[in-house]
Amino acid sequence: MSDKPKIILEPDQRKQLVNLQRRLVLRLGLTLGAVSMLTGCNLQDGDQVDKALWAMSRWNDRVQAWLFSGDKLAQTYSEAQITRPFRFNAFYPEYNVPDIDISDYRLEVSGKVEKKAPWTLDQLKQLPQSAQITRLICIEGWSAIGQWSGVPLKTFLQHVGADLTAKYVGFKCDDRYYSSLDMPTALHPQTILALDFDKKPLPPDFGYPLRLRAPTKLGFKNAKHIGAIFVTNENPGGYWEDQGYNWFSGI
Ligand SMILES: Nc1nc2c(c(=O)[nH]1)N[C@H]1C(S)=C(S)[C@@H](COP(=O)(O)O)O[C@H]1N2
Ligand SMILES: [Mo]
Repeated sequence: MSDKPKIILEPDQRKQLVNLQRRLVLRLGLTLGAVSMLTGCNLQDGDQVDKALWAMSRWNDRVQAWLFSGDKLAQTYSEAQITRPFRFNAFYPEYNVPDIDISDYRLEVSGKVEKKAPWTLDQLKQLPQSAQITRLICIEGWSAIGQWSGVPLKTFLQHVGADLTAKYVGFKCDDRYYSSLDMPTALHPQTILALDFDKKPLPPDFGYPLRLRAPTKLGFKNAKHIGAIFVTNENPGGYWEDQGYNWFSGI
């Protein structure tokens, strides 16, 4: 006999529940029965399920933030292990990748920072650079090993006089995508504003002219085509995060 409750869910609630449950089961060994007991909800009523799921996801963010160690490094790989060809993903098909004109490109900076002047790509190239060969893991169930280099986000935040005690760093992208990081992840040594992919300037598919590369986070937190960065105490959410993907999404 199964102790699992019968549930009637909308398709996207089911998707959220599957994602959330996968993470809870993986990390904490919880079953669906335990989720229903913890939330004290019978999981029959769609609105209740929705509320319970978001509450569990916010709680999961906090637990993950506690578990996250600012020093623990994501695994790195050798050049021979790089996945070729690398895999493209976005919320639109490849033929809709934005065509960004670099001559008028400026990275905007706002929020809790002292220096709000926009940055050209050349100015970013003048800052210290860091390279990595790491694995990008997509929530859809694939991963690929790639090489990126660029400015550590911590270095950039220090240069603009960011309030490093603020809670979040937000990213706005030139394809209307957006995402955000907790400050400890923003300051992590492997979190970089990547300018190069495979030792060449980022190709359009992979985030030209600037992308986030944070190997301690799932792929969807790795914003491509970044046009603006801001520091805030208000959680800025994200394109997928606001549709139910767990916000913290640490690896
Ligand atoms: N601007 C932007 N960034 C984005 C996305 C997007 O649609 N737009 N998709 C995300 C997702 S879901 C993944 S898995 C990775 C894919 O990066 P890749 O194309 O380099 O493999 O980019 C992330 N960053
Ligand atoms: Mo993804």
